[in-house]
Amino acid sequence: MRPNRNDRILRAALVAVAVIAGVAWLKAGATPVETAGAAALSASPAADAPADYAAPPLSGTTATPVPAAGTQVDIVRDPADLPPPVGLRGPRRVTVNLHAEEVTGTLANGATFHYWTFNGRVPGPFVRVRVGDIVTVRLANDARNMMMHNVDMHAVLGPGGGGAATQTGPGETRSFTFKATTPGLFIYHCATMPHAEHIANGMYGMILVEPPGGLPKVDHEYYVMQGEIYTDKPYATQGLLADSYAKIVAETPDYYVFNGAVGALTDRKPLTSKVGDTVRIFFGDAGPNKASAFHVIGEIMNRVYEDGSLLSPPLRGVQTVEVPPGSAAIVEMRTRVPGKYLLVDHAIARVERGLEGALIVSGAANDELYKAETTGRAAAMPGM
Ligand SMILES: [Cu+2]
Repeated sequence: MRPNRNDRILRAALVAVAVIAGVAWLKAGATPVETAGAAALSASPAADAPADYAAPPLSGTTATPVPAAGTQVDIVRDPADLPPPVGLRGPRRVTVNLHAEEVTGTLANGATFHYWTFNGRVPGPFVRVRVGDIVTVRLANDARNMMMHNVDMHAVLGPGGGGAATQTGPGETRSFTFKATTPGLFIYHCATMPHAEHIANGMYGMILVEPPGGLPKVDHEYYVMQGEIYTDKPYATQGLLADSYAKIVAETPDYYVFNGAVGALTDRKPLTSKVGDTVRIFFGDAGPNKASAFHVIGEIMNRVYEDGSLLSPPLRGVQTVEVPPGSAAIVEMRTRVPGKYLLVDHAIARVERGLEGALIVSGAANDELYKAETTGRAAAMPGM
C-alpha cells in the first residue's frame, strides 16, 4: 500500500530539506568521506594499523534480491542469527554490506505490513567487530525502493554516525570508514528524515564492539530487538497495512514487537537453553519512542551491562533493566530450572499488543531450587 498524498508531499519536502542541508554541509568544507577514511588509515600508528583482512561473511549481510511487488516475505530475524565471537584476534579491516530493502512481510496473524529493512530482516544483521578494527560500511539502496535511506551507527565518531555519508537514493551505493574506538553494544538505524518513520518501519540493528580478548564464553548468545509499529488502521485489522505518520508523531503505536513481528520469538523462533547453561542476550530498543523495561519472567539476570557499556562493571542480580530507545543492554543468566520463560517489557500491557518472546529451557527438574506444590486442582496458567 502506498502512502497517502499528504504523507508523500510531506516526505518529499523533508527529503528536499535534507538534500539542501547535505549540500550546505559539503560546501562548508567537509572532507569527502572516502578520503577522510583513507587519511585516517594512513595516519594510524603502526600498532593500530590492521592488516588487510578478508572478513568472514557477517550474518545476513549478503544482499538478497528484493522479491517482486506484491510478494510477501518473512522479515523475522532469527534470534540465533548472529556471528561467532571475534575472540582473540588483533585489529583488522572489516567490511559491512548493508542493503536497504522495502518489502511486504507478515506482522501478525492475517496482517501484513510494508516494512523498510536492512537486508530483508528486522532487525538488520548483527555486526560484530573489535576495538581497533577499521570498519567500512557500505549501504546499497535497492533500485526498486521508493525512499532514500542511510545508516547512523552509534559506535561511530563522525557526523551523523555515518548518516551524512550514506544518504542514498534508490539504485545508489554510499560508504564510509570508521575506527571502532569504544567497546560496547550499539544500535544502528536509518536516520533519513523523518527518522522516526524509518526506524518504526524496521530500519535498525546492532553492532557489538568487543574489547580486546572478547567477552567471556557462554553457551548461548541471542539477538533480540524491541520495536514499535504504527499502522494506518486500528489494532488487529486484517490485510495489508501501511504506516501512520500521524500515529508515529503522536507516539501511539498499534503493535510492539520483538524481532519485527508478533509471535516472532514465541511460536516461531523461541530462544532455547538447557539446565545449567549460560545465556547471553544482546538486547536493543529501537523505539523509536518508548523505553523498554526488559524482563525475563522467572529468571534473575546474573550480569547486566547497562546501556550496552563494556567500559563499566556489570550490575549483578537484576530483575528488570530499563533500556531507552536508541540504546541496548547485554544481559546474562544461567538457566537452572526447566520450563518456559517469557521475555517481556514490564510495561506489561504491551504483551496485549504483541510484545512477548520465549526462552525454552530443557533438562532435569531441580527440586532444590523450584518445586511446584499443588493440592487439589491447579488452575491452568496461559502460556506457561
Ligand atoms: Cu530509511
